[in-house]
Amino acid sequence: MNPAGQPRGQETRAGNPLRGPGPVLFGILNVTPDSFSDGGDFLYPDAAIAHAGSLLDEGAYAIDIGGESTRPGADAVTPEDELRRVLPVVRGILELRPEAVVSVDTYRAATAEAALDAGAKIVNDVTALRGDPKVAKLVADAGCPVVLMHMLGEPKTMQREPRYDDVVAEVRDFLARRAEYAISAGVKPENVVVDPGIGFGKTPQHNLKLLNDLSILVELGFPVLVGASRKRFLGGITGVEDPKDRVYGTVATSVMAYERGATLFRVHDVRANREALKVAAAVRRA
Ligand code: HH2
Repeated sequence: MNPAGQPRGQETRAGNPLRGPGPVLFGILNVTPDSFSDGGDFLYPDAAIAHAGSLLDEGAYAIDIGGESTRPGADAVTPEDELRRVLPVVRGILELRPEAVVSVDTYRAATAEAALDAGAKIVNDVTALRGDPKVAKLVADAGCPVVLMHMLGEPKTMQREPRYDDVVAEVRDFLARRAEYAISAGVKPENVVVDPGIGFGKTPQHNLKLLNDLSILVELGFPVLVGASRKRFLGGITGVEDPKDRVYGTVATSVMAYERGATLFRVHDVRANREALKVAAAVRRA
């Protein structure tokens, strides 16, 4: 139960925008000292809560809050530290903006449960329910949407020579299997979201191939979320070193992914992506 006394997740079932035509934006809020692009910027709850307000004002549908960096080579944090970072921010955002949709970026049941109890409505699990066996039942019981992301290996080692015979087919098959697992654990099919995991155990070429062939993942029948925002492969193409300056490259990925059927976009720069996607949607409607 959430503080309003409703079963958790119940509120999002009717007219769920996650299942609409999109585009829907998740604004990224990393409450970490070491995230690759905004590490340390929002470590203190006041700064994090204020930034969430800006992301919502710029048109984010949801705020995706993470307390552990998953950048290549990152160390895992303790469950206690993750919870200490995330929970006050979930609470603070919802105190200030009770209508906000909060997504919690965690693979740990304890963090997900505490966030859901505090009013979060979505669980974003970069391990696709492999990291902590308790998360599947938790999201099934909560009746909330869950993002299942593809990752080869784990953040510490995932960028050491990732190899695939056919990256698109392997990611598609993995996501199909994880969706099947989630549903067998009691997650409603309409609450499953899939994500190719751009940058998670992938070379730049793998990322580009996944983006170009995204429609193959869309064919699975679940909403597709894309998280390419500010990632390193964009810098490899454009020569832009500072992740914070990779907004134009990010916008290109959002529009291309939208064209191929993705509807959900996890981004740092909400305004730029929202405006570009609004134009793309208008063109599509014409
Ligand atoms: N990427 C990151 C973190 N969480 N979740 C989903 N579903 N998809 C993604 O592509 C994804 C994600 C990594 O980006 P970021 O949060 O900006 O950095 P860090 O992991 O260093 O905090």
